[in-house]
Amino acid sequence: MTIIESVRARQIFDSRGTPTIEAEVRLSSGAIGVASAPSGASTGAHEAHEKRDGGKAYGGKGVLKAIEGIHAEIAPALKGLDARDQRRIDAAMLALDGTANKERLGGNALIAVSLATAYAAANALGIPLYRHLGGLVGGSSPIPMLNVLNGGAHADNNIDIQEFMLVPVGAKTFRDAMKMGVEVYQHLKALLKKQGLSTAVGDEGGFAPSLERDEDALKLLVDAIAAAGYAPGRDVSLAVDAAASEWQKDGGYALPKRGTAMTTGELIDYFQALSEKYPIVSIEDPLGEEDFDGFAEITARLGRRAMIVGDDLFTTNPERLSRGIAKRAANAILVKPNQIGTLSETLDAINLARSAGYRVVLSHRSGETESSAIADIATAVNAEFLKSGAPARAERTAKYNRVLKIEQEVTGE
Ligand code: 2PG
Ligand code: MG
Repeated sequence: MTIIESVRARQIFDSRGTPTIEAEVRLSSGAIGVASAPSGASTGAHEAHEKRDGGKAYGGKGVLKAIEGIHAEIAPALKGLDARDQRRIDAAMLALDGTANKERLGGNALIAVSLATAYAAANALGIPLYRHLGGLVGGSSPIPMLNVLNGGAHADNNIDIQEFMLVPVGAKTFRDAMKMGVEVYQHLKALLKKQGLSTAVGDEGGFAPSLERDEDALKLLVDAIAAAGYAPGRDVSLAVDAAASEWQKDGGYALPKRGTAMTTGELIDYFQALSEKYPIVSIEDPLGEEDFDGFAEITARLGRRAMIVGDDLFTTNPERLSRGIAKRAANAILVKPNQIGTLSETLDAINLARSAGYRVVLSHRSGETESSAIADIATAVNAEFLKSGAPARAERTAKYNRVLKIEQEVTGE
């Protein structure tokens, strides 16, 4: 029934028009699983290697060589294995690759096949992916983190902080949270128009106006929350992703778009000042990806008031997360399955985070496909949060819409 008969892959396109991999796993029962690999722009140095063709076609970004690896090596190795045994499948691919960062076959090839296998097994068993992964334990909806203002490497404007997000903390259900988020998003658009600011959107569907200072973005969000009839901080709070690995320069930091130089201490002071003035409940990558000590310091100083989330710092890698836990660096992890390359390792990182009391934020990439796998994973592991961009653009709403469906299935309402 669940024995793997074939693994095929093809080149498709992500939301930035960049080639990526879609894998298809077919089982003896005839059940099929399909999944694809997303791709980041502000990638962490320790992420699994993304295998690209190089050369002239697609500016070197084709993935035909990675697909060749799937057909020539991965498919024969997985043929005959049971798709329900996800750990065995993933271990077989890791052994086949044989490198520390999935350099030979590509993390993009591995994650597509790994997720497609999970989908195939779930389909053969006649259950949704979140049930296959979460059994009876999973099923609670995450709180969405909606990125409605974009800066940094995700937008051609003059804002240094990469993401400004709405976190509808006062909502009782995912459906209510989305209502709040969508209403505030529309009010934000109206506010921007009124002020003569651009309503063009960045990579993740958030607006990307040019503003005087990063802080003006926070002010705009608070105004939009109030304009939508919600209480900032009680109904809807804020989160930021500084993506500060992009700010590292000469052993310190320099805000790339403004050119302001800052030390680790000054950056922490900066975030402290912002979080005292605005209802910020989560700060992601406030410091560079190697700055474990700085992360420990900011967690000690602000960790009771806000989540300190490690994205580039941990890269969904259990080893790097262990290092962080030992140093008390951050108190939450951003989980992106393609950063580590297999579903099993993703679940290992989540379990490790849980055992240390770290919160879990499932996350998309800035280059996405229409796959909604992260919505099922978030629900399966009862992740506290799901970050999938703005409530706009189909590759972003695919994930939120999927949680809406799961919530209805689980609660029957
Ligand atoms: C991030 C992500 C997703 P990217 O930094 O958290 O928002 O961006 O996929 O470009 O790494
Ligand atoms: Mg990030």
